[in-house]
Amino acid sequence: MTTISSDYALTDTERLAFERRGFQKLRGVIDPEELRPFADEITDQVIRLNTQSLPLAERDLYSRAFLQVTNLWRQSALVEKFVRSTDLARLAADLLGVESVRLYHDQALYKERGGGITPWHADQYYWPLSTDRAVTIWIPLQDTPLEAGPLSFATGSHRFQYARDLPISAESEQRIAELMLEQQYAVDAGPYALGDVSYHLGWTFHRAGENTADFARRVMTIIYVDAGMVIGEPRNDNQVKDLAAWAPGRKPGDRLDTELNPVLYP
Ligand SMILES: O=C(O)CCC(=O)C(=O)O
Repeated sequence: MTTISSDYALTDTERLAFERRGFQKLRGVIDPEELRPFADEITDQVIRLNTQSLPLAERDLYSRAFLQVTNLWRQSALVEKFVRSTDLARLAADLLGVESVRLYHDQALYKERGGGITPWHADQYYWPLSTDRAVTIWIPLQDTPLEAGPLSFATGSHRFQYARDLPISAESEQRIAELMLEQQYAVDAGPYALGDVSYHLGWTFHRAGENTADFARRVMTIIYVDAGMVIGEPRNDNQVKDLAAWAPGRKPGDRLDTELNPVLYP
């Protein structure tokens, strides 16, 4: 088994739109047939490694949003092949406008049937990085109609400097929703077909709705950073934890280049 390959080539319009909007949905990047065996393996690993056993009704807001399993590439040779896809990393580098990207970490985010909202947030609140050249690819592993809770984005919100100190919470959901409305950031919400992906910057505000569909919304994500990324001073306890988890042994001012952060492109 090889990895995911894609000859998707970005247009200048898409590159510019990404810089202006802070995210880009790309249609038909992955061949659904190629994706299937990886999707099955990712699901098997999520079932094997999941530690959440409480029923949805007994969980807090964050835990109702999804089952979250991280750095699956360290658990399965097949998932490692998937995460190391040069073509998916090439698109990340191209959108970021950098020559080379490395892995920050991966995570599977499975919104169960009846799963709750993913509150408004910006990922970079959690990341001790010295620049904004960090991007997540969101890869649905099935068709994802609106009722299954696809990811939606506040267009241009990566330039909005406020509310960046809010972890995923009821407060972030309410406060960021109010701010996006007040500041007139248009929300881009739409379905994804199998094979579509999106890339969003670390500072782009995003959320997902509940899953009212009759199936689990299975999603794999890979987070890429500029290969030259230097670790920033942690700004909160979550960043301290992130640093220890994704770049163990490193400190602010060091390059983010542990064995957990291989160069993925070129
Ligand atoms: O899949 C979700 O519901 C949330 C995803 C997300 O926040 C992310 O990939 O940054």
